Amino acid sequence: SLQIPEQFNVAVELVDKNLQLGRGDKVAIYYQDQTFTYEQVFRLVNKAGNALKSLGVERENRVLLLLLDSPEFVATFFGAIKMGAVPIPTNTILKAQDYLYLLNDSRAKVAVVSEALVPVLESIRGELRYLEHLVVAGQAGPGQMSYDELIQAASDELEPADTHKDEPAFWLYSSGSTGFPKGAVHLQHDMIVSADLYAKPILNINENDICYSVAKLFFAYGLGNALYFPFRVGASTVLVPEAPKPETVFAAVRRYQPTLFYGVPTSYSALLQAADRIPDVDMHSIRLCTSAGESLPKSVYEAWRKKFNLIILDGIGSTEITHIFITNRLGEAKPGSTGKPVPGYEAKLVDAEGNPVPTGEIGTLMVKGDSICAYYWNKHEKNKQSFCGPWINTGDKYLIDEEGFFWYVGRTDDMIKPGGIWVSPIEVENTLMEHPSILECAVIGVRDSDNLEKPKAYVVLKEGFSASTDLAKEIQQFVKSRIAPYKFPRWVEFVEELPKTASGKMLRYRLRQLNQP
Ligand code: 3SK
Repeated sequence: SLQIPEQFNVAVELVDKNLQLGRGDKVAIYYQDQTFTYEQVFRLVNKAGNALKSLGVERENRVLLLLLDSPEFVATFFGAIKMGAVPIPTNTILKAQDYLYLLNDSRAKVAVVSEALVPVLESIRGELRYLEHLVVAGQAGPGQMSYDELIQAASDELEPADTHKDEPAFWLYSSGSTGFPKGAVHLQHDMIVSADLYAKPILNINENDICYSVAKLFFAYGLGNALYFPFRVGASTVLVPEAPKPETVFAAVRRYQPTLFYGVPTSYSALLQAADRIPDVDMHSIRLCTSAGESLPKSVYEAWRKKFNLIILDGIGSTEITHIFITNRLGEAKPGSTGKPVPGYEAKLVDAEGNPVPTGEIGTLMVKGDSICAYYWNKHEKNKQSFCGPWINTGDKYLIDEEGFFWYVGRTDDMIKPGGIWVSPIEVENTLMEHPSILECAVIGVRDSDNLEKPKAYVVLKEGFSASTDLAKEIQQFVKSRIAPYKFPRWVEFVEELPKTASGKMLRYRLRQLNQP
């Protein structure tokens, strides 16, 4: 395992150390028309830590970050960790009721919020039992504090808290398909383990890289991609606060010329769709792409390669495990599979009794590795189910082929069993994706008039195709001709869009809810 000293503050390791290594003048952040060097980021981090102290934040207190991707996010995240507090990057597109839960569950004393996101918090302000200060990055209103004023007044020197390597550093809330989100408590060493096991050896990230992540910083995938991976090696990151529409993404690539591009399957599909109508698409600076969040259909992998001559390394990570722990590698990618475990992590498939399943059979994925969060906050029963000694039960179903490649077959709850045989919605979806008319799709199990569960497909069509009964029949026939016929979707429903998380994960349970009697 990696040698991390007992006394360890990860903000010092990821920010201050770049100055000690002579990278003070190097660009750390590209943001709109500004650049921030590592020296400037170091000062902003110190100021943010001191600003939090001036508000009464103490070691171990939680600070909620509801911030768009920006230098304020970086400064507050590392500033809080440096002074011993615990930042909680939070999904910026939730609803007021979700924030009410997160703020009361975490008991954050301070929330640092981008101006555009303030109204949603103000609507629940009276119900926030523990929040003492609402700090606004942008124009602050009555009863709010100005981030800029606090930063201006704060010293740019800050003595780091003498934290232990196993002390909480940050939390990330993980949303399941049921129940309230779970606060995954991450320790000071987790980001280092993840960067050193995955980003350095698999991505070969180095200080010449410029990283651009379509997934935002509040998402565990984005946080590594665009923050602690580049900072671990003194590389640069591109931060874009806007939503990742194809126009915005292509413009950012053209402008900042990233070398590492991190996307999710939905964004790759959308970019491929839009590429021909957007002028001046220029992807030549990119040397490698990654995908996570959902399994990447082979058809998308191949279309991207054909269009841009770029490889996408598909992998799986989780909020609980900090980042990616199974992935494809350059030169050894098996399109459609998730690849093999990242060295330093172990992965096994077990049956309902916890026994290993034979090669080629479906089992539940268990993972072992040192970046797994310590526990879920206030979720004792869930902790007992999920954390089994050094292993975590991911809730994902996989099979391993003869060559040791892992193939995702769905979440435990997503599997379908028509006629008593398991069907993976992913296999049906990947087959559907080969049909020329289909942009995106999701497959769920729905009960027929005999109360038997059968696959149903929700389909978003590409531009230029229109929904019809004939097209639905053609699609069904297409699936039947390519995979075992019992797997074909008995119903095809055409929709405008599919329900997904902010990070692009398909919410199949929402589609199941639509079909409940
Ligand atoms: O969903 C994933 O595959 C993922 C990857 C990296 C970090 C976090 C997550 C959830």
